[in-house]
Amino acid sequence: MARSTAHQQMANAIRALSIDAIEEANSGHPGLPLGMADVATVLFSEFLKYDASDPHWHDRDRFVLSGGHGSMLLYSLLYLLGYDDIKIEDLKKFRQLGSKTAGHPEYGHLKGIETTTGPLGQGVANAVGMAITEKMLSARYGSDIVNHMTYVMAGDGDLMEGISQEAITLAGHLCLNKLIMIFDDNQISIDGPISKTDSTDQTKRFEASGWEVIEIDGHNTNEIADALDRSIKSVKPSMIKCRTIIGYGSPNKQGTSSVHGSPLGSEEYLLTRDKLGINYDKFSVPSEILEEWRNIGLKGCKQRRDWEERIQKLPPEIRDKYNSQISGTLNQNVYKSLIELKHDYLTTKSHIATRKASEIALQCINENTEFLVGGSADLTGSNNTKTHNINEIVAENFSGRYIHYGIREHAMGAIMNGISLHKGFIPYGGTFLIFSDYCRPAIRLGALMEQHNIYVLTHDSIGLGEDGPTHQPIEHLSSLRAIPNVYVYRPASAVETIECWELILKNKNGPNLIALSRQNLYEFREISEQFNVNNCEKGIYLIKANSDNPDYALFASGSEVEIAIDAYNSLTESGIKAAIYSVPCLDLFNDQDNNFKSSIIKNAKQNIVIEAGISQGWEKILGDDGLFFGMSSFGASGPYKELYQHFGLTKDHIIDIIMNNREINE
Ligand SMILES: Cc1ncc(C[n+]2csc(CCOP(=O)(O)OP(=O)(O)O)c2C)c(N)n1
Repeated sequence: MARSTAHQQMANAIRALSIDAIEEANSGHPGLPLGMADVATVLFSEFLKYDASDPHWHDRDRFVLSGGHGSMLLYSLLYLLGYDDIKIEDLKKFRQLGSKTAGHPEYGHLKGIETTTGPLGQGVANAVGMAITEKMLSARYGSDIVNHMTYVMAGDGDLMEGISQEAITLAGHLCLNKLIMIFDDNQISIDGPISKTDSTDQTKRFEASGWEVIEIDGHNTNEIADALDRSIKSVKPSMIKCRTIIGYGSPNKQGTSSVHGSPLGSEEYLLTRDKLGINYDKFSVPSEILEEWRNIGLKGCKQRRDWEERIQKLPPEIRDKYNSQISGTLNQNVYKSLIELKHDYLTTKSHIATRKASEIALQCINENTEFLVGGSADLTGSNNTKTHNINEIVAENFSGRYIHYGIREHAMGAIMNGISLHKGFIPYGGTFLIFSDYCRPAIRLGALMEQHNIYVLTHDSIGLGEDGPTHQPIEHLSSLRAIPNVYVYRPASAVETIECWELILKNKNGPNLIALSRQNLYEFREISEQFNVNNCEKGIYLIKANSDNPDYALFASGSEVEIAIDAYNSLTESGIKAAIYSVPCLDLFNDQDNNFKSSIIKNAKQNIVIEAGISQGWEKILGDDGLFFGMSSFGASGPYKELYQHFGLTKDHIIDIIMNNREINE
């Protein structure tokens, strides 16, 4: 069965370290590392292109462990291969607070972790994003510079999750032949045999989606190597269905769900080591085996150096462009042109939807940089995401930079994560704000990994009108703001939209979401303003005030700003002291220092917030006696102006309530 004794020893070193760490932590998942050690050994020792001494080499093959619960497989490999940021001490601290070897692999903890995995299925779509990016970069710089494979190891759980279907079908459609999925077909998940829950013929499923499928015994090294060899040459994405035994080597637990996610236990741990012939101490791989692994880790060194030479030989302007593209550095023209555009819109006093203004901003951005890749989940014409200066990518040609994701919001989010993790493009993708629910897990992971992704979320309130409550976001602004590292922008006019886009391009430490109106909005910004100052920078700014000590401060975002302005004007006409603030990004406001925040929050006797969503998140501004005008129920189907009336989001209603309260308090 074994290719060679050496292979067995190398694979067993992975197994040994994995169960050592899991026993030490008394927590973790031994099933996957024990079962997949053979495949991983062949892949990493004979096929994967990487250099452990330079883990970020950009043309390395990408390896995604989608079943993040099997993290010890990856940690053992990285240690054995000699990645310099992982030591044996790190394996001893597996799953401990502050350790690099977290329960599931976390991007940024160790150099060899390509993406954070754990929520099943995400890694599959991340890998699709990486494979797309490789093709797009290769189409631009040639295969001498960009030419690598993307491997994703996935289990039954990954393939059962819906996101995998979205990702697999898109990968097949785009013919991502440099994407290889290694399916750990062990027929076991937590609740027991897969036969309890699924009877899909995975081979037919993948073939129907345009993949090549190769079925092998995942413990037979020759079959593994042959399959990898064939997959690399395939003209389609490949799925290698590896029949494996979960928990391979554990005499009493292998092949059962009991080995999936619990330590073996002291007795079974010893029996397993014994059965596998591991006769060395815990955490001490014999030097000859370690040396063999370390040599493998450096095998790619020459390839990497050759690649660096090829980079050096590029014409300087191409080399510079490549480096800027990989680091995501946008040229200053992008920002200059946005300021000019803003100037135009200050002078024209437009009356357009912010989704239209966003298209205009994107048009300008895409004209001045080639580093963004756009897309939409089948709502291109509504999200206004495809500007006329960019072309779509298709299976035969990846020189474009627009992705028709199809109706696949979840995969779109995770593919965008894969694109930004790969580096080379800043992805933006569109859908309706309501359908952010369909990609929320990917948004959250992008936030955890601090990835520069942009979500263009149009139809941002009951203002979308007739499509009704199924399409009207209510709790979405608040719930998205609640995710750490996520910035939700909701501009109120064309000029604010342009300003928000500038901030979005500069805020590289997490997903940026821009919520945009379907309905037209008036431009309220004045030409007298210094047009090179970005008023949205702190997330909030004063539009106007008739007093330094107002009785009322009105705060609004997006389409409700014009209602708030009308209310402010009414108060002013009645001789009541008032101020009005626009809040294009509550998250940015929350980031400001306390002095700044207090100076705004505590300025008026009473604060009034107007936003066509729920009140959650506005508590600091509202304080104990603030007034909130928004939504506390689902919306309804009808013309949008009638809906605003119906839900009390009108100047008249707001003024009535303020005046009634005023009378009571006087
Ligand atoms: C989205 C999501 N749902 C549930 C889980 C919890 N979970 C972790 S592993 C697992 C079973 C996975 O089975 P499989 O992929 O066959 O892994 P194996 O048993 O082979 O290790 C589940 C349900 C998760 N991590 N992510």
